[in-house]
Amino acid sequence: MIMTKLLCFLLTITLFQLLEFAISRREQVTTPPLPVLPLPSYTQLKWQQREIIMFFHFGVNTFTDSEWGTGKENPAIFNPIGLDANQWISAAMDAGVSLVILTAKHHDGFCLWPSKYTDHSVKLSPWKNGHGDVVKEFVNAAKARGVDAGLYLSPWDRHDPRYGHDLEYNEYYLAQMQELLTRYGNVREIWFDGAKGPNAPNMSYYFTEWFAMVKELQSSINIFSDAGPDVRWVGNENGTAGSTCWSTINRTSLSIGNGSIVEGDPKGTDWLPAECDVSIRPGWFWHKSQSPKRLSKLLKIYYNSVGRNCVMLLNVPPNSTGLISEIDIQRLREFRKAIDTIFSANLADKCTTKASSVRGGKDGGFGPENVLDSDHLWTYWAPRDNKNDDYWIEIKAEDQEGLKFNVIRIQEAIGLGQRIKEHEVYVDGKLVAKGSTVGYKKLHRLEYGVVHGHFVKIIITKSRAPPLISSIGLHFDPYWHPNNE
Ligand code: FUL
Repeated sequence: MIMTKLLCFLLTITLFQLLEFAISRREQVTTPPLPVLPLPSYTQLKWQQREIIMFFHFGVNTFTDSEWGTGKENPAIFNPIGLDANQWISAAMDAGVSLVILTAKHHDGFCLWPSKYTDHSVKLSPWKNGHGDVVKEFVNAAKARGVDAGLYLSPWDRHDPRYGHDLEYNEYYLAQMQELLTRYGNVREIWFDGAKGPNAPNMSYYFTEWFAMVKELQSSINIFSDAGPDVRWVGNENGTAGSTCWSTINRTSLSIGNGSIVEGDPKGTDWLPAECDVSIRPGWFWHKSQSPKRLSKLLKIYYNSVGRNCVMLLNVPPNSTGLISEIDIQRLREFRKAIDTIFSANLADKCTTKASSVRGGKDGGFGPENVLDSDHLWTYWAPRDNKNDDYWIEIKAEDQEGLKFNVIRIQEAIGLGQRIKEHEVYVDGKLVAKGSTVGYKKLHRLEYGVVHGHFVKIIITKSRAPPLISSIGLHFDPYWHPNNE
């Protein structure tokens, strides 16, 4: 009996010890590093990963060959007899786009949906005998193909007599916003354009009320304006970000209608990434006399927007028939094909990696090999936490032939904050590129063309905290000829 009790006692002790051992083993698993604030919200992260989104400028201007309508247009001119929103969405999908934004109302005040607060809309047009709703056709077509929809509602309204009277106009504007955000299902981005003509009546927009209502009515929406709160304007309309581009900034330093701080601010306390809007044609609206930009120009815009930590918002205007012109569709296909050709293969894929240090050591889960997997956000190389360390990561070709490339792609694990301030890239010891911020994606299209080598070393010379790199790519861009650009 005593023996059995003793045995039981020993067994219990051993079990406890085993448990303790297991727990202590578990505790040794290396944890991810602390984030560096500010961080993106869930919807901002999703937005960033879209990379290219599409704008459709469509309205009375499409029929009057103008860019800014006067507000005095007769709704009778709006008659897009062949309108097919499915064709617009197919064009967007050809370009690999997952979010499309329509100008529900531009500065002329003409509404593409039958708003109950004005007659200046599709209601008084001959299109579908006044029973049409472009917004509805647009969101339904998008939804049917799994593409997300966004809406542009111009604050500046040249038609409505309430414009210039603060209370009346803000109420009118909010009423229209409520229609748009309650009638048409999920809306993923709303665009508040800061533009306003020099002779427009003076008035205050009640942004605080607008933004609060948007967030009340839509849970997964990003609000764009010159000053955010979710997405900020890059400061120009040619699709080009500055070579330094922080997603961090102080919102209080920005105001709507007064331009934008192009570079962002590494000390900023708000996450407010920049969107680069640009049109495929010279104008935002369709004009018979205009044609789309060349492929090389579109690629340059891609490198200068997506490749500089921004999202590219590409406008493709439907024509007066209500369709995207065939020539634009062709260009969009070429554009997508070029991006896929350049980026679908990573020449670094079969290389080995080495880094200055690794958080948690070799088996900690934060090794440099993470930069070559298919996750570009949540698996990453993390160096150990030591402020005095140098930070570098090296990619080595294992075969004799080495590597030939003309584009270097670097991505930060922005889910834990944007960190890198300055970096340099060496190939076999020779400096081939250097830059400042990286963020979600940095693309270096090499100034002197193709380089050939066995070792590619990226040195992070300045950062807000230990850098976390989620992906590195070495690519060959056959469209890039630096001498005859
Ligand atoms: C500008 C507007 O004035 C243009 O017409 C266009 O809508 C562009 C996207 O924003 O500020």
